[in-house]
Amino acid sequence: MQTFQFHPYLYKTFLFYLRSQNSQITPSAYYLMVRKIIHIDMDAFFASIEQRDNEAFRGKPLAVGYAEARGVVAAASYEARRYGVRSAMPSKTALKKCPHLIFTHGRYDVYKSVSNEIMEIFQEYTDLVEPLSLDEAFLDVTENRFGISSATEIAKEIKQKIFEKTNLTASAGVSYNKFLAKIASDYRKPDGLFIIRPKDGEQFVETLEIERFFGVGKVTAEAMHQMGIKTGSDLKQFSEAQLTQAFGKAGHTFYLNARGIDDRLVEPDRERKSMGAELTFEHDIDSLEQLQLILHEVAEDVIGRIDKRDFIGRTVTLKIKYADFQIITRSKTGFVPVTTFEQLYRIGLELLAPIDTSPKIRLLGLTIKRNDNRIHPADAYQLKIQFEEWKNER
Ligand code: DCP
Ligand code: MG
Repeated sequence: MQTFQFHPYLYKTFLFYLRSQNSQITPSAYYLMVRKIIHIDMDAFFASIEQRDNEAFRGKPLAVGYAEARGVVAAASYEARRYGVRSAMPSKTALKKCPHLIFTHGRYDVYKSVSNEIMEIFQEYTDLVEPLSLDEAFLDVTENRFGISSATEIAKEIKQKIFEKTNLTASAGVSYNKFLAKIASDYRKPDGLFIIRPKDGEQFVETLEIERFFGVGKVTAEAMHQMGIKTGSDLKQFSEAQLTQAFGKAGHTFYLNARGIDDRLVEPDRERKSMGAELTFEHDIDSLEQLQLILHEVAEDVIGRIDKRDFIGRTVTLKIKYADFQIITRSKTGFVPVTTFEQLYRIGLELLAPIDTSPKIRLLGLTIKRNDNRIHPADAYQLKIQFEEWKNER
């Protein structure tokens, strides 16, 4: 198929132009501007690495995390998933579902280095690589370094290269936008490859459960069910005005996505402003002790993600989402960059200590933010405290 190849920025401008002209971007117009997007996601990432590196774990139900009563599962092998064990599940629940489940502690430095290996493979094809986490990324291969016209061919090559280099399998989704490429990569997991072609996109979305849509979490899904929306085809019955009234800005996205349209660009983040990780719990938690254990895991994850050579941040932010979805954040800025687990965990504990946990908490996140050299006035107070503490210590 002959396609027009727009530079992504030209293409975005063109979409803005269409919008400003109040023009409906029809699926057929979109078809003419088609891009080739691949989404790659490693299979049972942490767990597969542990099975690769330890023969005793192979073919067995395995969880990465702490088995202790208050621990949670970070990742589960496919064997463990057969018993219903999932990421973010309390270890206690996981052991009830699968009594012979093996637990092993996370090795985040290893996960980070495997992540670097796969990201390097992506970069062989294009600069337009947008990592979403350690184990997944979007690639825009419309134009690529090898001039390969088939995105499916590229996806196959990438899967092969990942396997040769890391001995691990990945699943790939190929489509004409991010929304569908991500759904496609999940469709034939593990070791999957699934393609959603432009001519099939709109119909594919009709059969999709609403929970699979981008931006639809538990709460939105519940609101949609109330409106009688269970699938993409139900969603399509609503006008853009109705959807924006019910869901605000997201309503516009839902309207387009229901028609197989997603105009988000693949955006490589050349200069990361922050690096973080968060965990939503299966059950809401009010025990400080349990939150501290989760903080431990999240801090390890964040440190695993930062590449110490090119990420220097001094501000640590703790994010807490309460059971009623109210979000609070607490930050602290120090004099020195936070680069070690010990630093991050200590600051995290300090930020967590005064938090009221009684309304029960459903999510905990930690972020390290890159700082300008100037110090924001809001941070000055924290700095002063740290300085005083430091003086006292001397
Ligand atoms: N992870 C985590 N806590 C979560 C979810 C994920 O620590 N709540 C970590 C462990 C996973 C890795 O991130 O191995 C990648 O997350 P994915 O959602 O891609 O899950 P997996 O790669 O484990 O499995 P899948 O094969 O479904 O992609
Ligand atoms: Mg994965």
